[in-house]
Amino acid sequence: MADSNARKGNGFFAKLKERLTKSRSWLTGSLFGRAIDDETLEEFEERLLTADVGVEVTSWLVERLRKVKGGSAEAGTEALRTALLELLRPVQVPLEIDPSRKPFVILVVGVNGTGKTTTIGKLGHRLRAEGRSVLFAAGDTFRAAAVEQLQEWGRRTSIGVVSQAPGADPAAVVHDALAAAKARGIDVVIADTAGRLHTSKGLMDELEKIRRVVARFDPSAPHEVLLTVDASQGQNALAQATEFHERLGVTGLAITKLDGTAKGGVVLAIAKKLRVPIRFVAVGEGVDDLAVFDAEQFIGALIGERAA
Ligand SMILES: Nc1nc2c(ncn2[C@@H]2O[C@H](COP(=O)(O)OP(=O)(O)OP(=O)(O)O)[C@@H](O)[C@H]2O)c(=O)[nH]1
Ligand SMILES: [Mg+2]
Repeated sequence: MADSNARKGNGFFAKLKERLTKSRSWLTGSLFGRAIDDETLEEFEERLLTADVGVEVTSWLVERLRKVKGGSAEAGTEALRTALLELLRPVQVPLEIDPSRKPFVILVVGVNGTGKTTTIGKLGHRLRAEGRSVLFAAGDTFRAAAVEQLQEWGRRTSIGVVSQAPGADPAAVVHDALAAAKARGIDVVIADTAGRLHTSKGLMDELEKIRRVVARFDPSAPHEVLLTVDASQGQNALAQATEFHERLGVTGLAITKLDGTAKGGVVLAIAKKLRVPIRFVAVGEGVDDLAVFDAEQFIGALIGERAA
């Protein structure tokens, strides 16, 4: 995975930088043109708060910057970079597919519209490009269109899809997929799930049931519970992520829709609060618009310099 990130990563993060900063950084643009003073700190605080960074991370970052008050713009940028690295390095933990777990089971969860199915398509493509065999499980049986959407991704990526009729028991679909994968010697199963509102108790119960059925098949599975978080949903995304994590024990995050209007601030909030590895970031709907999260490059994109 590291190799393919190196291959695709630079172009991807250049694109991310362009999206996050447009012409200049929302975070630091025109701010550090002079020595760090009270006015700079205030403006910095305001920018963070309006970018979904949240109160906690904002005050932490402002305090870090206050320590270099009176210092140069470069000192400010460096203090900011250091603080952001402290926050994001620990969550830069790539997804490793353990080949001794066969099939390696990835359960993808998240609120509807956050990008589960799209991320599954892209991730399947990435894993296949690394030489692994992949099978998709159409565990979102809530809507007929959901199965069709996954099947379309299956066609685009030449990955098989195990599905049943709409309305079928999602846990049964996932179980079928695991059995098929085992029989065929498939390396990785990626299971799609429904994503109606996180406030619906029914959804969490259903996801827990899928989790139990997977664990009955293989006690070490699921090996990854990947939560998709839509960066454009701001602090609401943080609330969703927290609830999914509490109920399901999320082991990795894919932050989607970092293109569009999102400034990426919620990534900082989530890193601070959940401390769950950020596996991937996405900036579009295309098959290659998914990159392994790289803290330094992400920070470069935020600050608007040193990005590839
Ligand atoms: N711009 C942009 N659009 C994205 C990204 N990821 C997903 N989308 C789009 O967001 C919409 C929802 O994505 P889905 O993958 O269907 O989301 P989902 O979580 O499976 O949604 P449900 O099946 O309804 O629960 C689709 O139109 C995707 O093409 C991204 O990184 N950037
Ligand atoms: Mg879906």
